[in-house]
Amino acid sequence: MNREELIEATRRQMPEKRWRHVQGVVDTAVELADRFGGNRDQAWLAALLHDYTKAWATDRMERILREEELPKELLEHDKELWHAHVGAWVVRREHGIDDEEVLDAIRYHTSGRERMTLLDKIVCLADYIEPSRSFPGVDRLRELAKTNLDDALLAGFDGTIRALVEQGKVIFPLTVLARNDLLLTIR
Ligand code: DGI
Ligand code: FE
Ligand code: FE
Ligand code: FE
Repeated sequence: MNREELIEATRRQMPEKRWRHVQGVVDTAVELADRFGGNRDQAWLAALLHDYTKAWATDRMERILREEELPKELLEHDKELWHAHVGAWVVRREHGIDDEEVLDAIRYHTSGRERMTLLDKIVCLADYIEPSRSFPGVDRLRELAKTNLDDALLAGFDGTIRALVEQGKVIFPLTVLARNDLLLTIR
């Protein structure tokens, strides 16, 4: 499957608004890869596929989570977290994507994880700051992203955790681990 076919297949999974977000993440991830010395082909591919199953019906994702070798604890956490792991599984199955670094960047783009790779960070941050995103604090993240990937991503996780606490929601443990790990490794 060539690039054009993969783009079309991805576009077919989601409504137009989500597709515009994905295009924004692709452009932003490639920019960040150039800025911070990442691999732009991997950044392009992971960004294109990061929300592959985001618009799928919940029960379709749930069936894959239950039936395939995926982390079962996700079933007890916010459904918003599901598309990352399910998406990585589906793009391997449907499109033969076998670059484990790309698959990890898809898998962890929502929650983050400890010891995030450069590619993980690029995709996760691009997801926060792509041009069509608007949430309180996004401009500060965009400003930080011009010079410091880790500072920007830490500010992103801090904002997400703050918002989850404000809404009285459970915080997925990996998000806490990702945030603490960034805080401890920032020079
Ligand atoms: O898929 P996107 O909307 O582009 O963005 P995403 O994959 O980063 O999903 C973010 C959503 O997930 C956001 O609405 C908050 C929600 N969420 C729920 N629980 C958690 C969580 N996000 C993180 N990082 N950690 C959680 O524990
Ligand atoms: Fe997502
Ligand atoms: Fe995100
Ligand atoms: Fe996204």
